[in-house]
Amino acid sequence: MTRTLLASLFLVFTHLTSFGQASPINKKATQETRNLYANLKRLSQKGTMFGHQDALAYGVGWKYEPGRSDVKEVVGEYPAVVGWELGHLELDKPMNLDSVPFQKMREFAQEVYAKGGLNTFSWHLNNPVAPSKTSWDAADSTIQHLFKDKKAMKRYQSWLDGLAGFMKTLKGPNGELIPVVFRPLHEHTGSWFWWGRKHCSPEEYKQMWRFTVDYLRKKKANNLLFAYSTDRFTSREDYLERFPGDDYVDIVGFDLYHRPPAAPNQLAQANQNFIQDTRRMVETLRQIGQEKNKVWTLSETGLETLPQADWWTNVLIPIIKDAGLSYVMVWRNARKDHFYAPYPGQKSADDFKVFYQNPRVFFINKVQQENLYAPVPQNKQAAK
Ligand code: BMA
Repeated sequence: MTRTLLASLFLVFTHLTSFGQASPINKKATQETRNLYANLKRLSQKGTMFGHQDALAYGVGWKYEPGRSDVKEVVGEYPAVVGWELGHLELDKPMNLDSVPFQKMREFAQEVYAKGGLNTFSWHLNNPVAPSKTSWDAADSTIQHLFKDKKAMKRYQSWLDGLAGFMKTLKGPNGELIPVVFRPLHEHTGSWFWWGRKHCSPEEYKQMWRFTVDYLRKKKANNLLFAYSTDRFTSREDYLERFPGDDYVDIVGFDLYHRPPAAPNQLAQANQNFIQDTRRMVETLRQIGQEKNKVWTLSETGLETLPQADWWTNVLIPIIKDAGLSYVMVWRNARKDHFYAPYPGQKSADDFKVFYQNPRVFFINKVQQENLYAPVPQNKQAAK
């Protein structure tokens, strides 16, 4: 037998057996976290989960009313994925930068877990070198300074201690840690955050990422899956320019928003461009995800205030259809002029109901049946 034949047989073998089953990068990840990762892989072959930032906390016109969610009020159930934001945890504030109390966030995350859904966390942290500066204060060379400045580094470590501490308070009914996705240092192909492209070199970004992951692993935050998500990118090389390595990333993704032009006569063309561009990125991401045997996601998207009634079926569906995305998440419903999911009576609500009926789009009930946190049944183990 030739070596290539042997090599292909080996590949087929690893695909067909649990040997090839995807595992999280953290070898000490809890059993539930390992189960979650394998199930995300498995489920992404069947369809894509729908997610909404801060879904249970508030919506357009209401705040902290138990059992509510704008998405639920339109289609009858919660989204499958709920996003949470940790900005200001590092400042020891009781609320995040969008005024969500961390105590409530913890309870909501527990509720999502209890219903079988998935929680994901982002972190718009302040600048550890100049802590009164926000994520958005463009501060050049922050990462370079951080690694040279002992005091700043100590501060960053204490911030990570706080973050690991918070993650370890996420517990299920039997005291088990709730597995979650953590998506730090995001949208770094843009330059609006201090960790963005124009403010650090690729090596500095990678150093920052690896330091963060290693530190959290050392602190035994063994319930985290790490998601790497860029903003817009032009090619595979561009996407991977700052990629910290296969041993440092569980989930690959990107964020991209639909921002139509003001001129109405350019709308149709701009829509087509957005669909084509985003789909191209999804395809590149799929290739990268498949090659690396990772899970892939459209980690943030949306059209602010949803002025287009058919956005869900005529823009989002063509972007995500049969692309193997684990989930697609839209951003928060903060107020009448800043929301990304419909609420009852909103212009796109009917179209969202059609989107909801799509058999390959999952909300929380379907995901609950799929038992994300239980071992993958032997006969259903995911091939690559
Ligand atoms: C942005 C906006 C802000 C918010 C931030 C972090 O996109 O929604 O209002 O503070 O995300 O959640």
